[in-house]
Amino acid sequence: MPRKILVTGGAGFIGSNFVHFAISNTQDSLIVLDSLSYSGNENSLKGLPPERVELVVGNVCDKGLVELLVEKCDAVIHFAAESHNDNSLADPSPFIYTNVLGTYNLLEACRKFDVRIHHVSTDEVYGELSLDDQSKFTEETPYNPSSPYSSTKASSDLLVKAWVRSFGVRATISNCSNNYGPYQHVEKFIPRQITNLLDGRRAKVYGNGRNVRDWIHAEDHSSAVLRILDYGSVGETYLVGADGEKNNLEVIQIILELMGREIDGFDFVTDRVGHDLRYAIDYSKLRNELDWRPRYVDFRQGLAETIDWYKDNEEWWMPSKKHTELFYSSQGK
Ligand code: NAD
Ligand code: TDX
Repeated sequence: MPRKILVTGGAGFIGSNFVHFAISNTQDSLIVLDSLSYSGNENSLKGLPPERVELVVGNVCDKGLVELLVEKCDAVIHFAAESHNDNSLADPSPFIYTNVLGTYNLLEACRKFDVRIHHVSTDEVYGELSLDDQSKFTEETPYNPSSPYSSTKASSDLLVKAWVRSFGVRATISNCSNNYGPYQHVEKFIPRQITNLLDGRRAKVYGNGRNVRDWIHAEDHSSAVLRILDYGSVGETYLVGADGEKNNLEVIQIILELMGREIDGFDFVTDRVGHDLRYAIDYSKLRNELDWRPRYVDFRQGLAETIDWYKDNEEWWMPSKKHTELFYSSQGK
């Protein structure tokens, strides 16, 4: 039976990738609730069938609107968030509102109308791993967030867990590693470097470039979220990753090479305060219990496709570029 699913933050990077994926791979209809903040873009939903995708411009902190939408849906997938660490260091307040209060609102509406919810979270809630061991995050790793961003995501996860236990809300959580792919805002590491090079600037690496991130394509994150919504056990958390560990210098070198630039076409810039050293995901629970596998196992190939997307979609990213770089240069980055 086709469902009606409320997708919060569906005009953002991962949310819009999810909407495209769900339209191609299910019969479901989607209501996207998105405030179209600086990181939301209506154009990311262009070309989708209007009879299956409705965009409602509104805020997850708006209790009345959230109740109205949740009541008419079979499930909620909650992507909406303030998502950028550097912004959270400059001004934490919107992170508290959207990430904590917004999640609370959705949980209360799901409790009131007994609607299933999947909460999309991040591996950053676990803090950092050291550079010189092989350990990875698992579902049992204690929470230890570092930044205002990750601490508000951790708070939202804890609300979800409490609403499951105290009120019987039918919720699952996923904590995913760093995503890349089309429709990602130019403030984030990979699109920033690609668009810097396309825009006549140099790539910019924080600190010494040794920090490690565990990369996954946004389409793989989407397939994992759908798998958890369909087959996950209520109350459970699933880690999502794709064995994509690379340090930032390695990623820059691949981008420079794929774009035909000199290997030294980047600058080291001021490091991020409290910069987490390493993230790495053990996704064996998702693999073994829900039989999920990533499709993008060749990072270089996924990156080449992503570079092509930014080359072909300058009108999508150019309007945000100047403002983003002004913010970074004001920070010495
Ligand atoms: P994004 O910033 O690209 O998108 C966020 C979307 O939420 C935007 O469309 C924005 O307009 C919308 N939004 C923000 N505040 C809102 C509000 N108050 N009401 C309604 N809509 C609002 O972020 P993203 O990278 O797509 O991240 C999506 C989710 O995935 C977040 O919950 C994030 O924590 C999580 N996540 C991201 C990554 C990553 O690598 N980007 C990794 C793991 C988890
Ligand atoms: O210009 C840059 N140069 C640079 O070296 C930028 C923007 C970042 N970096 C570094 C910082 C990190 O080590 O690259 C790495 C990735 O940075 P971001 O893209 O800002 O991602 P990160 O802080 O790791 O968080 C991301 O992954 C987890 C998402 O933004 C979060 O929403 C998600 O939860």
